[in-house]
Amino acid sequence: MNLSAPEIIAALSLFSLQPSKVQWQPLGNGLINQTLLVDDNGDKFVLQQINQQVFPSPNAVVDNAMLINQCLKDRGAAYSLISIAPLPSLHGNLLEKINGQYWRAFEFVTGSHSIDEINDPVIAHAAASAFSHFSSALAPLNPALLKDVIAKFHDVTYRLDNLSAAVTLNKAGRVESAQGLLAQLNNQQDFITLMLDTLSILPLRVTHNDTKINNLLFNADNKPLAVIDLDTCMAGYLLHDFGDMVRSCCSSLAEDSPDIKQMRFKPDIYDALLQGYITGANGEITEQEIASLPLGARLMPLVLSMRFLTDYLEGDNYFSTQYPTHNLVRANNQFKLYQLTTAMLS
Ligand code: GN1
Ligand code: MG
Repeated sequence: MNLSAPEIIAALSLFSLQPSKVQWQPLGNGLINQTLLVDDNGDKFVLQQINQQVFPSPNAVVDNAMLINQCLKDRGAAYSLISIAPLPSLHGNLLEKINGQYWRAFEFVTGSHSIDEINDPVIAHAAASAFSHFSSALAPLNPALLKDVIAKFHDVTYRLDNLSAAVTLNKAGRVESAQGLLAQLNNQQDFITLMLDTLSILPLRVTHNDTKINNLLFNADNKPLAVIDLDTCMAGYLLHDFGDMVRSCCSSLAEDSPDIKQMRFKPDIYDALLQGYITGANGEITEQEIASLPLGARLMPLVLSMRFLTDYLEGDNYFSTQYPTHNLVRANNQFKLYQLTTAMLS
């Protein structure tokens, strides 16, 4: 966390909170935005500084979230999860700029927690069902109304081109240390072709695009309560959401574990996720989309491997890191997961 006390205090004041009365602590394991849990005499809020390098148009992020929340609200009882409202500032704004940085606040869901690992197929089924309930509830919202907050976010060709550009520039002088992985990433053309052919026949929908398991809140009985982190909601394909969920649930290791020889793919969790995802869609999923889901499970770790390696080669400007080879470790980890997923599902 790189936030200083004075900037937190300035932001709290704008959201009507008196710094002398509140306490705050970092919240969650996000790699992009800086998020705080604020405790105002027992009333809890979430305060967040948006990473403008990743989201150059914070207004577009907030506008998309408003459209999503309105649509979910309009669904009434047909949407069974909690939709988390943003909190207006003292001036009635959902976004405030302080010293060049953008801030916003959200309600905190009392009694909720997030999880980083799933080993129980019952919880996996419920989690997948919640994520697909979220996108199917958004079916009435025209995806074209959402702004493309991050263009080509999961476009594998674009990610590979970015990686090649980073190799050419070799800005951080790290290319030599990544040669083995680079060769493997550049050797996935057959899969990429299959992927592009598949996407060409699938419908665009409103998707979440960051369905890591820790972007779901659970209650004390581990029943899903709310889908959170709507920053990357935009037009996309269901296979992306299914794939990112599998990526974050089916590896026996965390995405930044260096111990990749030990990595195992969890087939029972995968089966539960697949069944839960189809059930939760309640008919808002075509046969072609169902058939494409396993490809999404292969795509997402491959794309993440490319993105982590690109950031490593560019000098760690995008994902937050704790040590110099952190992004390289993540890239190797995700490539191993791509290989295991491919062996299991193709
Ligand atoms: C980032 O910050 P967080 O954890 O919500 C990233 C995702 C990656 C994820 C990997 C906007 O998400 O795409 O899958 O890290 N978000 C963005 O842990 O790039
Ligand atoms: Mg996120």
